[in-house]
Amino acid sequence: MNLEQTWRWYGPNDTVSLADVRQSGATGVVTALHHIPNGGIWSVEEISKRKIEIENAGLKWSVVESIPVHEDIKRALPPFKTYIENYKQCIRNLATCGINIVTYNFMPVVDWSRTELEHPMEDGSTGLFFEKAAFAAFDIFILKRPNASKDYTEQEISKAKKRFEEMSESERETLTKYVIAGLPGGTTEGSSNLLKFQELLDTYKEIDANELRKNLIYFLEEIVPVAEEVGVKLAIHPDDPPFSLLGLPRILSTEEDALAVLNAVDSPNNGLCFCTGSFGVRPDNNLPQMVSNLGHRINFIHLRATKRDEEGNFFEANHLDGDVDMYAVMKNLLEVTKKSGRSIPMRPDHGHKMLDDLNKKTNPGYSAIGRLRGLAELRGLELGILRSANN
Ligand code: DNO
Repeated sequence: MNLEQTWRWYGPNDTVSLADVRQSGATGVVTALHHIPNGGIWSVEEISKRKIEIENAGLKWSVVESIPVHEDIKRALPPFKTYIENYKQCIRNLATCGINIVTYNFMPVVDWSRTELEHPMEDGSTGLFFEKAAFAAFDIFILKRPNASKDYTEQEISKAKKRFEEMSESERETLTKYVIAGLPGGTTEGSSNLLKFQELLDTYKEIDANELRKNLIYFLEEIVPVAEEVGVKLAIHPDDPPFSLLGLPRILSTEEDALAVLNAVDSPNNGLCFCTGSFGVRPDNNLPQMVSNLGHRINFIHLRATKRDEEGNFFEANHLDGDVDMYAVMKNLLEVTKKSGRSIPMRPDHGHKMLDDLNKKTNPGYSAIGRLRGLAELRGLELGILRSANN
C-alpha cells in the first residue's frame, strides 16, 4: 500500500501556491492556521474557510502541522488547564471538519534550530546547516547564558570563541534572529531581544527532562481521550536537533524517548511523526529499526536526510543522500502500511534552494523545487520497492 503524498503549505502567504502544490504530484496538504496565536481556539468557521480553499485547488487538507502547544502547558503553569481545554476544542473542531491528523511538538522555547539557512552546497544549491561552534558562540558569547560553558568541553569553548571573534556584527545579529525569533512554521515562542529570551529560558530552570516528560504525559492523558472520541490521530514531532540546546530539557530524541511517551498513554491516537531528518542526526538512532519498532504508532512521516560530522555539525543533504538509509526506511515503512492496512501520509521535508528558487524569497527549507526533487525521488523509490515486492 502506498504512502499518502503530501506537501507542507504555509497558507495564503506562502510563495508556493496551492496551484503549484497541485503540480508537485502530492494529493494532500499539510498546513496550520498560523494566524491564530498559540493557545487559542481554532473555530470551525476558520478551519472550514481554509479547508474550502484547499479543496478548491483540487487538494485535500490531510494533516495539521502544527497546533502549537502553549509554553504554560509545557511548564504546567496556570492557566495551563485553560490552554489544554482550548487544545481539546481545536481537536474537536478539526474532527467536525473531517481533518483527523494533528502534529505537534513538546520542545521548550525553541522548535527547530539552525545556524545558517543558505549554506552553499557543492552543486551550487544551498541548504540548511547547524554548526555547533556557531551555536555555542551564540550561547556563550552573545546570549551569555549563565553557566552556559558548563554544557561544552574546553575544546568546544575555544572553537566557539574563535568563531565568535570571526563573525561580523551583522552575522551575529542574523544568528541571534534565527535562534531567538525561530524559523518560519516553527512553534518557537519568539522573543524580540536577548533579555526577554533569557527570561523565557529561566522559566525552565526548575524543569528537568523528567519533569517535562511528566507534563507531556499529563497533557496526553487529557487530550488523547478526546482524540479517541472524535477519531483524531496525534503525531508528536521529535526534537530537532535531537539533543538539548541552551540548557533546556528535550525528551523526544531517541527510540527509548518515543516509547516512553507512546507507552505512557497507550492508544493508537497517541502517535508519532516519524521525522528521519531529526532522528537521523544521532548516529545511535537506527532509523530502519525504529520504523519497524514504532511503526504501529507512526501517524505521519517527514522524509529528509541529514549529513553529520564528528563535531556535531550537520547539513541537510538531498533526500536520498546523507546519513539516512532511505531505501531501508522506505522499505520498512511500506511493510508497516502493508501489515496495518493503513496508508500513512508522508511529506518531503526541507529541500535545497536550487535553480530558479535561488533568486526568490522562500521559506527556509520550504522552497518549491528542492522539495519537488525530493518528492520525485521518494515516489520513485517507493514505486520501485512496491513493484519489486509484488514480483
Ligand atoms: C520544521 C518542522 C517543525 C515541525 C514542528 C512540529 O521544519 O518540521 O517546525 O513542524 O516541530 O510541531
